Order: sequence, then C-alpha cells, then structure tokens
Amino acid sequence: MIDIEHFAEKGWVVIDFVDPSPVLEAREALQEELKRLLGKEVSLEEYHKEVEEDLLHTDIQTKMTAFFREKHFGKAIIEKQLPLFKSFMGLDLWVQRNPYLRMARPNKPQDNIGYHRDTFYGGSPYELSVLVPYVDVEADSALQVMTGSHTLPESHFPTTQVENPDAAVRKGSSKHQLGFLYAPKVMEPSVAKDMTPVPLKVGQAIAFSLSTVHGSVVNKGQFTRWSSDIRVLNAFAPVDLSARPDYYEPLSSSAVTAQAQEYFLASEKGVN
Ligand SMILES: O=C(O)CCC(=O)C(=O)O
Ligand SMILES: [Fe+2]
Repeated sequence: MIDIEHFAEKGWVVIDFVDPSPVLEAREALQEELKRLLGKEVSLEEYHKEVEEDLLHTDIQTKMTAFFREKHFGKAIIEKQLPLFKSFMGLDLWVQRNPYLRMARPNKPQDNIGYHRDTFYGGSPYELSVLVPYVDVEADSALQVMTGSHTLPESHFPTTQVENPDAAVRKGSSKHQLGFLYAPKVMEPSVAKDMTPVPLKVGQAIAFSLSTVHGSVVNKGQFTRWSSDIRVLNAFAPVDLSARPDYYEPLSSSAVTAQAQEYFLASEKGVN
C-alpha cells in the first residue's frame, strides 16, 4: 500500500511496486536496445563511459525515448500496480501517453533540468508524477524533493524566467523534445538547502504532486541515472486538458463509469 500519511505530510512518497516485473522487462529491453545502438554491450549504469560527447548523447537519448514510447512501457508499469494507485487516487484513472526517458550521466549538469515545480509550467497538483528508475539510484545520484512544499502557494517560490544557458535547448530542438525547458523558471539558490535526495532501488518509485518542488542539478554519483517519470491523473479531476488533448490515455474505469461509457458510445452510433 502507498503510505498516504507520508504523502499528505511531505508531498512525496516512495512506492514499493506490487509487481516489479514490467520494470525489469523495460530495463532488459533498454539494455538490449542500447547494445543495438552502440554495437556493443554497455550496461545502463556505465553508459557515460561510452558516450561522453553531448550531441551523440542527445541522439541516443532521442532514439531510446522513441523505443521506450513505442513499447508502451510506461502504461504497462503503472497498470500492474493498479491496486496501489486505485486506493491512492480513485478508480477512474488516466496515464501519460508519452513519458520522458531521462538519462543523467555523472558530473554532467546539462543532463538535468534543475529544481522546479511542474505547476510553474501549467501542471496541476491533481496530477501525480511517478518517477521509475531503471538502475539502483543512491543518494548522491538521486532526484531531490522539498518536503512539505506541495501545499505552499506559488507566491512562496519566486522565480526568474531565463533563456536556457544550454544553447542546445531551444524551442523545438532535440533536447527540448526530450523534456528540457528552453525558457526555464529558475528558483532562488537558497532552495538548495531544503532539498532531500531520495535513493531508490529498481522496483521502487517516488510519487510526488506536481506542486512539490523537485529536480536534480547534477548527478554526483558513479553511475548514469536512467528513469522515466509517468504522470497519472484521476479522469474526473478538474484539470483543463484542452491545450494538451493527447497527453493522457485511459488506464482504468470504475464499474459504473465503464457502463456509462458504453451507453454513450451506443448513443453516438445511433444504436437503439
Ligand atoms: O528526473 C528528473 O530529473 C526530473 C523529473 C521531473 O522533473 C518530473 O518528474 O516532473
Ligand atoms: Fe518536473
């Protein structure tokens, strides 16, 4: 079960998956695809030793992301944990269609998007980010979160919007399409002291509200961090998705919702 009190108090919670098998399958498949792209066996953890150059790294991340999305690993992973998510956020759920695949090499700040709240960019606190690692992640490599930040108002966190100092991140560029922001809203440096790293093992995830401050500035560990953050939303949450109509796909329905949908589908078709 998800520790609901922990989430309520802190705005984030570590989840032990009830069925880690789809995570292990995704890990295996990523490993195989990486071997195919590099033409040799390189572990996910040691990837940075093989690919130091940024343009090549971005090209590989682009290809690995396309592969991850084609295989629908994100939905498969969340689907196998449905009992957990249903008790946490309801019976009628949607899951993100095209999650990002993040690859953060050690000592490469340019592989990270820094501290932020997704509410800065139009995300809703009704949306949950479920960050799933494909390698074991120790504290010095881990995503960091600010405990208790989830219920603080936007006015509590002043930001300065800048053009990304990384010239590879521009509107429409490859890195932009990988989830890097071309005009990030930069938080004050003082937030760093309130950030806590959350180590994770393969088969675990960290779930947090999109209003929780989170992020990472640089992977200070020894291994490349591979993860995907998969959004989950209650289908009836008051979130305006008109600007991103294809962002979510259906994941689960309550018994009554499923029958109501059949009724409306039949009515549309003019069946009587
Ligand atoms: O994995 C990361 O570095 C960032 C993830 C993130 O920003 C998110 O899940 O919203
Ligand atoms: Fe984020």
